[in-house]
Amino acid sequence: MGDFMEEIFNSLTQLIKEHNSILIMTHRNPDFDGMGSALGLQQIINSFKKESYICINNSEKNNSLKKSYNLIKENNLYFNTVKKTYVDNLINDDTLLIILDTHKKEMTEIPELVDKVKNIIVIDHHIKSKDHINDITLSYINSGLSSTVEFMANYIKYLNKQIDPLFATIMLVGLEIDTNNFRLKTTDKTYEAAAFLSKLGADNILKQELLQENKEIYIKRQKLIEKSFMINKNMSLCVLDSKIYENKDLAAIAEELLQFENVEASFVIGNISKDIVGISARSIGKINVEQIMAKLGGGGHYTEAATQIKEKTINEVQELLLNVLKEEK
Ligand SMILES: [Mn+2]
Repeated sequence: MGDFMEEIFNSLTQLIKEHNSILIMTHRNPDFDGMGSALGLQQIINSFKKESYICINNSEKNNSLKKSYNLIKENNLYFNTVKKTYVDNLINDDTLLIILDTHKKEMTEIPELVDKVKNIIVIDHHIKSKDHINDITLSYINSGLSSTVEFMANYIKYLNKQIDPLFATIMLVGLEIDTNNFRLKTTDKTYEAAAFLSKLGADNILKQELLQENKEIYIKRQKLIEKSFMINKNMSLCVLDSKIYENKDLAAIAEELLQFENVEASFVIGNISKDIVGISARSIGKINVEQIMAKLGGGGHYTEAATQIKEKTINEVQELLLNVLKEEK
């Protein structure tokens, strides 16, 4: 490990030890990477004999995460959360807010917290965008990381700490989801982090159970994937029907398209609200989809990006995308 990482880890430890009120927050609609790294971090903070709270806004919609929370309870383990309605009571001048897996205020679970708390740490693996949070005490944003879990696993390893195998399992699920099962953004360091989580006792069978999904949702997605087609030698496009979909549905299809022969980049276009059409883009790493989405007002990461376009039809957005792709050539 480089001296630079040591410095980051040491500063993080020092800041945690210096503050008496610690809040942890990830992005809205938390996923296994955001929550996995939050749970991992809370375990570390516990080991320093400090109290911390993971900020929660809405009740959990992600079934696999719900299942994980229940498993934590069933195993007589514990994680400390605070709801939006109560969090103000925990804020004082000394409060430390640690934001994980996003660096944009508007993306966070409770954006107002960013203005209310003086001491903020940001740890993220998305490409740094212009609208990042300012006035940060410590920031580590590295798009070379596969996931925020990768950072947290390395931090636990650096501190020579143990966490319960269940937390290690949840973290490993996050790492696998963010890399689409080691297909994307995966480096030697990613495998090392996964190996470390396995060593901590991450359970392979439980991990697969948590990654399992509802069969109906799977079949619905396959039906949509059937309609995808190649738009040139190495890109696949899937244009959804007129129904309204969630961003994550678009993303899941785009990710799945990458597993097909010759597909180096994939694009999925669909309605995400009454007047917004979304594009979700994925790449296996040769084509920079962030650059393509930026030309359509969006952003993201080299291998995963998205945009939202207002007051245009799906067909019009398809035209826009095809024009941008023509220019790219
Ligand atoms: Mn992530």
